Amino acid sequence: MVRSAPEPRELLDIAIEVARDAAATAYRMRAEGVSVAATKSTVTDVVTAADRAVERQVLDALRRLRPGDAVLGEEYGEAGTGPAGPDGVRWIVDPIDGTVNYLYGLRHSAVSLAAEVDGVVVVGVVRNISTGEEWTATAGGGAWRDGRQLRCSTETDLGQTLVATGFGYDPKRRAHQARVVAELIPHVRDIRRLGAAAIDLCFAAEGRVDAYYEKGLAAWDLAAGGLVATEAGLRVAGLGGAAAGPDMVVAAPPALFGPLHDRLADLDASGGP
Ligand code: LIP
Repeated sequence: MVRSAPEPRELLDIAIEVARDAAATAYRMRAEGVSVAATKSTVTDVVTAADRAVERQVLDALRRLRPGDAVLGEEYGEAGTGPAGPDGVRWIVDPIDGTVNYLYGLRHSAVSLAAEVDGVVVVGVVRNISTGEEWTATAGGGAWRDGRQLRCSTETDLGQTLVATGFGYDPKRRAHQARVVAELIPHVRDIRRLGAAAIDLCFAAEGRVDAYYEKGLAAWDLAAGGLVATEAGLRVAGLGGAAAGPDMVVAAPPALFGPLHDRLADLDASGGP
């Protein structure tokens, strides 16, 4: 029996519905007061009750709307769904990207939801929990925010480039990342540390920053925002010809990718702890 993958539009409609409901729950729980439920890789890598409740809600919704699909989430991993569903679909969810921002009440955290078909991300939705800004993309269908098609920055001069980046939860890694920033900052316009990779990638997609890079992203930090960035014209990759992944994600307009890549490679940005 020849199985047919669902249309990206069908998956996008589901992703938007599920992400909006999830963001509404996260918003309500923030208003009711939120605290640290546990810590993960280090004492600063926190998880709140909202991270867990929102991911549970997303899992239940996807089970109801797309029974049989696989789901990979930050808090519950593969949640017993296995690698991919009968028609090759796997959802990748970060219930609250920018959890520390969420904890402190900073308006830069998002629900990030992507759908893969046969290992390729074909749909992405990133919804800011506080502002309601919503970025969407389908593979080959462009990147959009609130009905407007997005195009990335046209900057070509690294010295005029506003670069967003981030730091991990491990103090040794942060020290290495800070050294890289200290060496890079004289060669760019400025640095922004906003605290949520999914939104950082979407900001780069619409030129609110010119470029973004970070070491240490997990699939759920990258999947949806990475597609939005790619569909807006950014090159999204690692260093030395590698794909974007935990070692490094660089997202930059084609003209800037080379100069930024080479600086980061010289600074061993994907190295260290
Ligand atoms: C966060 C990323 C951010 C990174 C943080 C953290 P979380 O994800 O979005 O870019 O700098 O260290 O990994 O933990 O909020 O889902």
